[in-house]
Amino acid sequence: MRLVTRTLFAAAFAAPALTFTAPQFTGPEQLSGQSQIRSVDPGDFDGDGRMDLLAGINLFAFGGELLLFAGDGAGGVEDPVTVGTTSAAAREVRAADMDGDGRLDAVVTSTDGVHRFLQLPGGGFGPEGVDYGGAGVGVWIL
Ligand SMILES: [Ca+2]
Ligand SMILES: [Ca+2]
Repeated sequence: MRLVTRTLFAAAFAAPALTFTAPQFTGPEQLSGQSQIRSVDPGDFDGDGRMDLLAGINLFAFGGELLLFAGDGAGGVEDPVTVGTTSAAAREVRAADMDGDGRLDAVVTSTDGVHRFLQLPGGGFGPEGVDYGGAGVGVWIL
């Protein structure tokens, strides 16, 4: 009887078999020859339903730029368009709806602080906005 109880208990609470299938990737394929890119963050920044890439680049003594690579809908991107500038080299870029209007905005870290670019209703971004940091703040967003 005791053996039967153990067997039934073990069968009732046996852990399901776990299987893990590792994802498979192609490539790598170079999407752009743009140099000095410090980070990218994907999102649909122009509202066409296709994934785009937003990138921050380092222009050394000339500051930094925020570049938009419009997605082509097939995994590739168009040539970049400058959609913002920073007073110092752009390091990390993250997309988030900072003002709750439903459009992805950009938060960019640089050697002089953390900057916000709000996405405008017709597309594109407004000028460099709020500086969340201050001089000498070199923040990495993880
Ligand atoms: Ca898009
Ligand atoms: Ca927004």
